[in-house]
Amino acid sequence: MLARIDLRGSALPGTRELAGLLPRAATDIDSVLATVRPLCEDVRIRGAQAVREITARLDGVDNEDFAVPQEALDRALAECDPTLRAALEEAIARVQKVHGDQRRTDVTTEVVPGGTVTERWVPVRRVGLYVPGGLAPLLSSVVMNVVPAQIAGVESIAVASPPQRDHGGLPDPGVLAACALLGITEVYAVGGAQAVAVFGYGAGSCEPVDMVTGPGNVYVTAAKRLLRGLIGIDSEAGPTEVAILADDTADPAHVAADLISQAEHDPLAGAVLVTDSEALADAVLELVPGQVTATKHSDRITTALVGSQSGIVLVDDVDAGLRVVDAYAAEHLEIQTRDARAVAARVRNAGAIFVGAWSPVSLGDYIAGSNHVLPTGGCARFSSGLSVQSFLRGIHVIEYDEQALAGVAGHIDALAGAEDLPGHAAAVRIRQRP
Ligand code: HSO
Ligand code: ZN
Repeated sequence: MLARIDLRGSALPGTRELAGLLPRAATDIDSVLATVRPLCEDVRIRGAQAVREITARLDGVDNEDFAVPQEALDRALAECDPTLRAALEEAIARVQKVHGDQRRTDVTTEVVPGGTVTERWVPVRRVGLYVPGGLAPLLSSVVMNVVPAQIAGVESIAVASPPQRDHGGLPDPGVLAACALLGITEVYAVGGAQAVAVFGYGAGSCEPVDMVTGPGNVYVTAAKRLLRGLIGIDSEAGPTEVAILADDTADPAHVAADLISQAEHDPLAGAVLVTDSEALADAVLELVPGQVTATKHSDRITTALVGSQSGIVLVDDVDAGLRVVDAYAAEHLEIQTRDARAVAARVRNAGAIFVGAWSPVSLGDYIAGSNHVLPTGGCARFSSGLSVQSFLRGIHVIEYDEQALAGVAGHIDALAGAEDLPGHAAAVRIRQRP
């Protein structure tokens, strides 16, 4: 379990090459496109009837109508265990607190007297949020998707989550309770690629949306890729992953538990320890099997930890470790070293950084206040997790008066001339008084 990759003793290669040496799952979206494309087409052409048949075939549920009735949402909330309800309420409050600070204000820049550019932030009108069912009903993902959309001011929010056979064809009751707590009234019992197609094209009572967000399996991701352009998407989520940069001050039992916690999501999940301490690596390797055996989902955890996407990377020192974690660009990065805050401040690439001994990934998954929809597969090199900003568009509003335009007419002439686009220059010249 957890192969060792020893990068000690010689200089590390460049970032690209280094990334190639690190354990990471290769997800092949292209290979499922052939399955997902006809399915999406079917939903586009035949609408609700196609959704009903696909859901019966793939989820084993025959729902006459895939819209979840309000009464089911109310019941889920009324029957929600009070301890779970209290936890959800606290998570919602903390996520609202953090995301409330992400609100944007319009900014007007006076470029020259009489010439202004305003950046106006406008929410996406209607979004579809996907909440996976699969191996675990991620009710916390309801909070992580809905709260930023609400704070951004999205006026129309729909949620889709797979129907559960043992819940009368409705989505998981915890998912429904979370929706009800957040005031979401439009929920669909549809999962997988077909859910993205319903959002993209509209079907039954679901009107088409402008944007789809939320994590999902490879089929959901393939459908997002296919429909991108017709709708906006947050990102193409791959299997979840954690990297832990740790030195000899880290507690091996904590490190083992945190690697296992992400491996629990998916047999394809990645768990990577990067350390300059052989003693820590040995101790973690010794502790992992016992912790895995003691936990419920030991099968998929074992698959994830023996997989080529997981491992222990040995480095000469924390500086080398930083180069490794930057090349890896983890979805979740824990820093368990001395001076953890200072080390964390030097990280360039990560979806989210968890600093010190008391900030495990599970904290952020549920209730730190941060978002848990984060870039996977190295995409943290160029993108960020879900936020209020994800649901906003910055529209530039340009307003120059006659004099301000005249002041740059010569420059526009020069630029248009260089691009061989005289019509551009003429549109300015025609406005000029002789
Ligand atoms: N670690 C997952 C989020 C999650 N964990 C939901 C538990 N529930 C991806 O960030
Ligand atoms: Zn998690």
